[in-house]
Amino acid sequence: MLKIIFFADTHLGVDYTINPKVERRRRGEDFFANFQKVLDYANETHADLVIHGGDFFFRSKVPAPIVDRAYDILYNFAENDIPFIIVPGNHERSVLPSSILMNHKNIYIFDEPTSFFFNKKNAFISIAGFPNIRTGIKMNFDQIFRAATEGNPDVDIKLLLMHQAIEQSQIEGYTFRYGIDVLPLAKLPTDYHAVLSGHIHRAQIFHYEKNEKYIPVIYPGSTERTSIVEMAEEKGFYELLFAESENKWELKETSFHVLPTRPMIRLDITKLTEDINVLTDLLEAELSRIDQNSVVRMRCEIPETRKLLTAKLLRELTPKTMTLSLAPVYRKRK
Ligand SMILES: [Mn+2]
Repeated sequence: MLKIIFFADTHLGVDYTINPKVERRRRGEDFFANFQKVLDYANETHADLVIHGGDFFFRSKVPAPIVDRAYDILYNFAENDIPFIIVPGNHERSVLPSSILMNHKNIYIFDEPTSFFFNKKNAFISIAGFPNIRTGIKMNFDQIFRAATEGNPDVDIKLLLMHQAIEQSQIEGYTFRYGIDVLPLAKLPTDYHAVLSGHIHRAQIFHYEKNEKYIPVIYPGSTERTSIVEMAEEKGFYELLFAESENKWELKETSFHVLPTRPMIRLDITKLTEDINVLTDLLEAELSRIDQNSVVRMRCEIPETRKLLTAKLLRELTPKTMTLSLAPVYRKRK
């Protein structure tokens, strides 16, 4: 069996403060912890390849200590001789911050449309990929795919890696179908074992049909929740197992591994009050009822009440184990 670990959208650097002035529980460590967990799993179970689908960092300009910490973890992993392949996402502005560490022989970055080749367990594998295309993937895909694969030799296992919204991918309450930034299924190539992509934060697999074959499109989703719309989603990564039978390699098994995440909760404060004591009692009661490790998104649209919800009050009332943020006031369009 040949094993590939596929994950994406680690968004390292979210809620990570280098010199905190205020003592409160942040989420930065959660993101690093899950990144490390995926690599540990790959290492402990002797994966043949590890693939990252992009949005490695949370934005394109990343403070140096975050870059250093992330690359340090990656460098240590790369020392184990398991190739780490990554395609830059939109949060990288399609380029990863440069670092000497990224010159490691086991780290492969798609900084342009190209293919990388690997020989593992007697299988010859090609991974074609290209950095995120911000606008117009629909019109540009054919040319980019040709540039990435032109002249490629025959291989046993063919994978395509990208960081795009593909037709039929879903997020909470929405399915991507049309538009110049959605890649139509009809454009995807024939004769591939799988299409792997980052970008969509919900883990999912769907298939497209080419030449009477059903080819999976695999999104591992993000390794942590980055937004309240992901509150009900499990987070994790995929393990892909390939096996050879009658001289042909096939994707035999795809399993999703759930990563630990703290509960994410939306708390709506709808009571109208101008009395700080009333509000304090209410918040204490609400916060005592929920999981003490929660990541809480508080909303309050009542102007009188909202005025009392100062950063200081919220800091005093939030249990040390929770992470709480106040959603901005929703403004109706005129
Ligand atoms: Mn992302």
